[in-house]
Amino acid sequence: MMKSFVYRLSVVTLLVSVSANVFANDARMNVLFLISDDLNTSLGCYGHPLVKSPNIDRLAARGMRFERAYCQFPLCGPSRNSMLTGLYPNSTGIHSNSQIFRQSIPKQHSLTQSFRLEGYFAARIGKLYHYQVPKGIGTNGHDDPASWEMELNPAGCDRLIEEPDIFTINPGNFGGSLSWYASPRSDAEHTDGMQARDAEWVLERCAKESRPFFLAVGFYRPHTPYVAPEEYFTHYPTNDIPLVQGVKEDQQDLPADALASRKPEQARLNDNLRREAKQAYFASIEFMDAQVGYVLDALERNGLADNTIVVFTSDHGYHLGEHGLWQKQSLFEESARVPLIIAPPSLSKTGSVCESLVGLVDLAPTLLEACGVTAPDNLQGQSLVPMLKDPTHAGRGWSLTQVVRKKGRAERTFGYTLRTARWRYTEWDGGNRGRELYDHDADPQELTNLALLGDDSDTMKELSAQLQQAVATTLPESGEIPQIDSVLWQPNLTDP
Ligand SMILES: [Ca+2]
Repeated sequence: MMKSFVYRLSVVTLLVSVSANVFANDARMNVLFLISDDLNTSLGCYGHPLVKSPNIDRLAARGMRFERAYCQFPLCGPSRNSMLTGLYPNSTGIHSNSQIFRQSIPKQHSLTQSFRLEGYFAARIGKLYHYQVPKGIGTNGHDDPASWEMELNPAGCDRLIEEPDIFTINPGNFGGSLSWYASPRSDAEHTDGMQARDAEWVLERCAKESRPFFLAVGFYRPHTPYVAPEEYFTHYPTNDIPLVQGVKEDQQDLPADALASRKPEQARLNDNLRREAKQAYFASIEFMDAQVGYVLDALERNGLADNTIVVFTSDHGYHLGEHGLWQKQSLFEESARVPLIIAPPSLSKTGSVCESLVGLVDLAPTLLEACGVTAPDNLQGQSLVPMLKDPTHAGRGWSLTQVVRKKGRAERTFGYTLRTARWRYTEWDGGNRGRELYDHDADPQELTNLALLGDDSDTMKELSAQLQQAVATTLPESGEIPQIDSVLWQPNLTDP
């Protein structure tokens, strides 16, 4: 009895001491977490010359845009497990798709589980953890039930009607391969359009409740197949779309692992198909942006914007021909970099840009601190609250991204890349399978591999030591990457 009383008292004290959240007057700030799938920084607010993204741009105009944000692993499953636990992939044990951290670290509290345990209503619409796209659309995918109180999984015309009409460069496959379709159907009939309308419905309900909420909406576009209403395609005439030049020369100084994400069917691409692929990718972004706008409008219309922190991001970047690569799973800038916008209800300076090095692993500690929710004590990222208060705050100073090369647990190797304000430094299998060094001050496209030239040897030594130190921080306290248990796992909400 006494013990229980003391426990309750300490919880109350804790709530009182941390509940004054950072950016809103109300005690419990809501979270609206919007994530797009396979979206690079092809957005107006990131300076893209063609793509129209007026809704994401207006979110950036009232929040903070992070110029140098990176994923921890440029593949859906590992990136999302890392982001939603606040642990690096070496601590979740998740280095491939179709797995969930309950198979490796079952008692870890996920980001939204921490919110739930303090009374938040947490809802998921669409893809937050890994899904096979498009076949998993309309299901729970490889989800974590303990992370949510409610899940909605609509399936639209892109999944139920149009799959036979989709063009693909790899017949029979349009989830992993470049594939696209200009749909004659309206926004509201597509999966992402249905999700935006479901989000509106959830927000209407939340506006009538006193409980704070964490609403996560995971849009599927611009992941392949690039299916969007045809009107969006007309905004990107193929004649206006430039292609990457000089690929052969660029590839001369690269280790084989740097280019190993290339898929065999991409040899079938010609310049016309490359332009069509980029047109469809851009059209899918603009369509997804319109759905983001639909949700932001619903947030405002329901009077929730003044007490809700909004996040917009993507699970990793995406290649559109740079270095001869398409899609993801490389360690170049285009694959590792993500858009990241955080818009608290109040900021001292709206529309500001933060150039500090940040990662998706930083989102969990950021949102937990911003909302005054108790964080698990083993989180590995840094809170971005100091940057939100002062965009010149330097923070950790680097971001680390990792990828697997040889498959199979026994012989697998890792590539790691460290991004600092000036450099990108990459080691494949500890350097045994090659190194890369790029000077972003002189070479933002990463065309000249200074490691191969033997240049900047002091810089190489310093960066190699810094990379080793960074990698050490990605491991759990045991120092060992957790093993994956292939048996079924149980949801865990209440047994810490
Ligand atoms: Ca993805």
